[in-house]
Amino acid sequence: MADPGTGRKPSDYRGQNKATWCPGCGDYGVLTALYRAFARHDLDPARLVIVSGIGCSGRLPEFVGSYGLHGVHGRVLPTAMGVKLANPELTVIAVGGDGDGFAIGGGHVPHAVRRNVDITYVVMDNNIYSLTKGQPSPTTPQGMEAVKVSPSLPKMAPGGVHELPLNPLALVLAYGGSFVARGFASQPQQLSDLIAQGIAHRGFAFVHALSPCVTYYDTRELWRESVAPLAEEWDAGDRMRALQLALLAVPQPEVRPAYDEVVGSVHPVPEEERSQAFRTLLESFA
Ligand SMILES: Cc1ncc(C[n+]2csc(CCOP(=O)(O)OP(=O)(O)O)c2C)c(N)n1
Ligand code: SF4
Ligand SMILES: [Mg+2]
Repeated sequence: MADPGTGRKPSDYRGQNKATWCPGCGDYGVLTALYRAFARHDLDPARLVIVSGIGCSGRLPEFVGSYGLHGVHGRVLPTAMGVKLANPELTVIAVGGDGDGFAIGGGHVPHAVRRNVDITYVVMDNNIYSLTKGQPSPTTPQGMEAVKVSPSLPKMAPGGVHELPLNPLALVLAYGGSFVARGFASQPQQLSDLIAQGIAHRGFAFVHALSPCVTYYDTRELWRESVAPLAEEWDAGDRMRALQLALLAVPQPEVRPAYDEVVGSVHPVPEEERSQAFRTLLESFA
């Protein structure tokens, strides 16, 4: 890791805009961790670019005194890779949420991993779509009903989430990720160590940051109780062991019922009605 040159401090990376997330939001911890990692590498803010998608997490570049690009929902990875390939002298950090990265942007993840462009991707995972007020995301636990936004609105997933949650760590490990780590926003020192290592890594570095949303799905206590450091003697080169651990973190039932067995046939359409709808559609092209 580079020795401090000009001796920049974490506070030197603050932007002009004050962060406006809800008090207690995990994203503050991720921002603090990033400031510390930048200072650790004494990065020149004029050669630092933060690229984000859309979401509460996507607002992060506004709060850093560097170059930033608050881009399109789900397109953080192609944009960040493009910035880096166009000017390899830049340090490029991609940030975004679990929805941004693993729903609309999910198709980009395997290709970013296998391409191994030298960027660091920090996913701020709160297990929910927060900016749009609490719909389930691909990492929302199964069964979760998602929040009731206000007394006058229904729950976002009144029947509960039927799908199994995605497992970001296992996915990136399985795709061949060359640097894969997980940290917790409430432990910004450890998270900043991981981000700093990701920046130092030559290639695509994936940092999964557990970052609770205190407003729509407060996982602070759950994660505080369940996060644990890796064993001292952990071998960072042992992909199979890492994959095993990642898979254990999102348990899968032995037998999985098919979707229709869980949900039931919600909208059975009688045969005659289906044929008629098809004929009407075809005739509209005549
Ligand atoms: C193309 C497009 N589709 C949908 C949206 C609406 N939208 C904005 S943010 C968001 C999800 C945000 O969730 P996440 O990525 O987890 O970020 P968070 O707010 O939780 O940090 C959605 C669906 C959009 N802005 N653009
Ligand atoms: S809604 Fe949730 S994710 Fe968004 S700023 Fe508030 S606490 Fe953070
Ligand atoms: Mg989210």
